[in-house]
Order: sequence, then C-alpha cells, then structure tokens
Amino acid sequence: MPEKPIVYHIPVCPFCQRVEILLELKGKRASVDFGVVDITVPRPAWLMEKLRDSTSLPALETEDGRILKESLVILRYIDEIFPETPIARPTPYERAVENMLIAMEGGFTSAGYRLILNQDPEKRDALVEELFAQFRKLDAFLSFHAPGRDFLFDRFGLAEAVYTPFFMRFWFLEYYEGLDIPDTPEYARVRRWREACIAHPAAQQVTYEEIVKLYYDYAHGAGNGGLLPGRTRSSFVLTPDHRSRPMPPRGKYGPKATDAELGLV
Ligand code: GAZ
Repeated sequence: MPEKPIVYHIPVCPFCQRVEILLELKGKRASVDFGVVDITVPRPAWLMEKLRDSTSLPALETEDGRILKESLVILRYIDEIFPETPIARPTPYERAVENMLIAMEGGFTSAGYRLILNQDPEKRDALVEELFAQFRKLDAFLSFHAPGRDFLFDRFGLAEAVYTPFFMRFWFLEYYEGLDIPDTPEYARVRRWREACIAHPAAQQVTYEEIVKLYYDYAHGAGNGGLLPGRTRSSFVLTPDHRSRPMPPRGKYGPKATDAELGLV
C-alpha cells in the first residue's frame, strides 16, 4: 500500500494541472506522490490493471489502494482529506455559485479544443464564434456574481483551479490561429479574471513556450499523443525536453513540419 496518495498524471495535461494547482494552494504538494505517465506510449500493464475500464488521467490512488478518477472529483476529495486550508467556499450558497461556474467548464474547454483541432478553414469562423460565445457567458456570470474584483470570490479558489489550466492551453489559439478574445467591454470582466488566474503564483506549472511546443500536433489535428502522417514522434514526447526544441512554425492550415524541424529527433 502507498504511504501517501499517488496522483498518476500526464505532464502538461490540463486536468492534471488542476490537481497540482489545488495542492499548491493548500500547501500540500509534499503530501502526495506523483506518478508520471507518458501519453505517447501504451500504458504499462500494472497501470491498466489499476485503472480498469477507462484509461483517462488524472487518477488518484488512496493510501488503502483504491482508485479515484475525474479531475473535479479528485479536487474535492483532496480538499476534504486535507481540511486545514479549505479551498472550496465555506457556505452552501457560495459553494453553489462556485459550482455553477464550474458546471460551465465543459462547454468552454470543448469549444477551444474544437477550434485548435479543426483543419478546415471554412469552419473556422463558426468555431471562433462558438468560443467567443463561451467567453461572453463567463463574462456575464462574473459580471453578475463578482463585479469589481479579480476572482469569483476574494481569492483564487476552486473555480479558478478548474479554469486556469485551460486559459493557459488556449495560448495555442493565440500562437497557431493568431486569435484572442476581442478587447471590447463585453469581454472585460472575463479578461480581468483570466489575467489574474494566469498570473497567480500557485498556477505556474507550465509556460507559454511549453504549451506552444507540445501542442503543435493538436494544431494539426492530432490530439492526445496521436501521430500525424509522416511523423515518427509526437510533440508530446517527454524527451527531448521542450526547452531544447525550436519554436514551431505558426500557421496551422498550411504545410506541416517534420520531426527534425520540431526538434523531436
Ligand atoms: N474528464 C476527465 C477529467 O479528469 O476531468 C478528463 C481527463 C482526460 O481527458 N485525460 C486525458 C487522458 O488521460 C489526458 S488530457 N487521455 C488518455 C487516455 O488514455 O484516455 C481532452 C479532451 C478535451 C480537452 C483536453 C483533453 C486533454 O476536450 O488534454 O477531450 C477528451 C486530455 C475538450
């Protein structure tokens, strides 16, 4: 049996970063162990046995050997087993508001990923509008429940831990699509939130450069460690380390870079 809970995670996976942020906020990073999983190779048999039916990560193994899945479930579990510094809001009403915002994360994240994965220039405008609509929804929610401050409540909390990894992943839209939300009043509140989230000291597990380099394959239509035609290595490989690789070419609807051009061989 493990001495501490173990979080199995994929480096740079946004769902896993949620858990890292929460632990950082609670000052409990040292109270769990991390098991790094390489998404570009098949899962080892011992891990498959633990995970059973679904292979998606993060997964948490408890000290008595049981497995929990789903990042939002793991966040709340960790918040409860280390109760000294609670991150979820303290009252039922505030937790409900927090959970309403968290309930909007699925539509938000999938709109950004549909856009980065899209390879058809004719579909681009419609996908951009869907993403902007998601940002406007967040803006309206925050303008109503949290006008005149950075975060949903007085500090970076659970909702911020849920969204921040995706605000950071969406740097890939800036780099590969040349896209950001408009600098107009209808996005001002969500811009302020995003900026405060990205700048928070507990959320610095990944860098702009790392996201841009590792997500090259997503920008060309291959998600989750999948291989693009003509390539032998995924941009998500753990070695060579991203710091030794060049910045990839920016466009995403034109010709594709080789393993060598991406610094992968
Ligand atoms: N709902 C789960 C959670 O924990 O919240 C999702 C976890 C998940 O998708 N993990 C991925 C995984 O382990 C890695 S990160 N995949 C390998 C496997 O064997 O299943 C995926 C998306 C998406 C946005 C991002 C990602 C991603 O859609 O980065 O859809 C599947 C995967 C918006």
